[in-house]
Amino acid sequence: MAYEDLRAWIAALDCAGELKKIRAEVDPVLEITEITDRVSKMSGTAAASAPPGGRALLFQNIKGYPGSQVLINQFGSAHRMRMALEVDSLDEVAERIRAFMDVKSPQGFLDKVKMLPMLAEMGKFFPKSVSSGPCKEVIKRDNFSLLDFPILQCWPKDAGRFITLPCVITRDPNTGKRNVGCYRMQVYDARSTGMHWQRQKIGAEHYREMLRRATGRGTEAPSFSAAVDMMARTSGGSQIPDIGLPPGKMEVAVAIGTDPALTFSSIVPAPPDVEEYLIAGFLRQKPVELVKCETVDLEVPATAEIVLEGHVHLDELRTEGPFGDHTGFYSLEDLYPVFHVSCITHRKDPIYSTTIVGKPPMEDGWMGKAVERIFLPLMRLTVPELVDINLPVEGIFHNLMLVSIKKSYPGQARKVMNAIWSLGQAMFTKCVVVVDEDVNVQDIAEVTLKALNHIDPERDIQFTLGPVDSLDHASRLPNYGSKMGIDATRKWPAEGFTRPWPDEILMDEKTKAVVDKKWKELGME
Ligand SMILES: Cc1cc2nc3c(=O)[nH]c(=O)nc-3n(C[C@H](O)[C@H](O)[C@H](O)COP(=O)(O)O)c2cc1C
Ligand SMILES: [Mn+2]
Repeated sequence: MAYEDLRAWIAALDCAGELKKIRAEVDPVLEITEITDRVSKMSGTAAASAPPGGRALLFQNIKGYPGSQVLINQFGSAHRMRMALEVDSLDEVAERIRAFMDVKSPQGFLDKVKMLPMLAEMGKFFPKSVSSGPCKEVIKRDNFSLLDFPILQCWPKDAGRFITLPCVITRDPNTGKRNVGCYRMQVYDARSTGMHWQRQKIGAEHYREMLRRATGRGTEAPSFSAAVDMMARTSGGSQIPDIGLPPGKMEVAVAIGTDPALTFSSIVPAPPDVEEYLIAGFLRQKPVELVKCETVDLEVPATAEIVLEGHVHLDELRTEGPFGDHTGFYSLEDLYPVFHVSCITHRKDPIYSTTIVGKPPMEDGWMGKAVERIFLPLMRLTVPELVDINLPVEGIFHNLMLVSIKKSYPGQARKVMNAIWSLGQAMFTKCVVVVDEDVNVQDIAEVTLKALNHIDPERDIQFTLGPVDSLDHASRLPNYGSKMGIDATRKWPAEGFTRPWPDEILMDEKTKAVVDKKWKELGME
């Protein structure tokens, strides 16, 4: 049964012993981070009663915010991530996707009949409009303030408080399709925040499309990228150059504290044309119920704890950051659009749902691992030779991808690297290591042993240039830099390698069985 809302999810976590309620007073400035960071890094042994990643935390006594509650670390373990998606194994989700993609054209009546259940199931995924919902229990058109919510300052050098787990909803002005993306929001004052949609993300593309329309200059329209680029060239100061951003507004809604399938969907690197509301419906196998906003033409989840409605002004950019990021470093300040809140609606006694990012492993690492598992079958549509992938948490997802492939022709490892660099958000991958199918990429020790044994570095390392993650602080230019691919597959004569290839050392089965039998007698137990 799908979780109705954040509260049903909290109740389920509690019931499973996965929730710790904290009644001691805590400060939303830094203190909640320090507590959560320690809990995130607890291993099964460090806290015997708690699973790796500790438990989800519900802080019920927040300094300066009497009556408020903060939920954090809800996705922060493999087990809770599976609970959130209501599966015993993430491969189940991958399997459901595979089943959907496996549809062939029906050959006859019987085939058509067989397809009916699948078509009926699809009906369960589309979002449903409802006239009202709990997120409308309190409606504040004036007399509202973002400062009423226990929003965290995460790390000492952060520029301020940041909303870290919002579902930011925008509409594509051309297709009318909605996008839900998780982009952090720096709180500037009671009614405005930063809107940190990085330029390759869908919210940013909607913003640029609005700019194009407002100027009528098509693709030549100035964009915030152009403004940032110009600033980099001119001064490096905080003066925003006047490059003639057109006046105008873009409607934005933000839902905070939704059911876990929707929160997760907002971080999933979905193709631009697939609405995250539909993805959430697919994951929870029940439609997301949507209500209309009060002041903007957008729909939000009816059961959200808190909804912010407002506008991003097309001609305004403001310094955002620094912010302690999931790279383990602060992301530097940069120019981003500003979100002006015009109305807040919320449930009675709203629960504020948030997360922190920092040095891995942390909550977002488990979300990333779920994305890795779920996207593998989708990646295989374009890269059919993919056997498995691993994005180690220390590689913070965009820095390292380990890939095993079924190699069938010369140069295939390089083909796979290039495919990955052109596949949605996998384009950000700074280093791709490709190994043969007999290497288990989930075993980093095995990958290290075999990859480093197998390479002739000058021959097998390939560099390329392209877009890099906005958070990369080492690239030669912001958002643009190099990537590296390592072809660690066995080299073939057809690839110019004619030396003999040695066998891997493996004991024979007979001897192993003999020793198995003798093991006790040998006194090794
Ligand atoms: C906790 C967390 C915070 C994130 N913050 C940001 C952010 O500030 N800006 C951003 O562009 N992406 C951020 N992301 C990544 C996006 O949510 C992710 O790329 C998502 O696929 C974007 O959705 P979109 O493809 O619809 O734009 C964050 C992800 C997580 C898990
Ligand atoms: Mn999207």
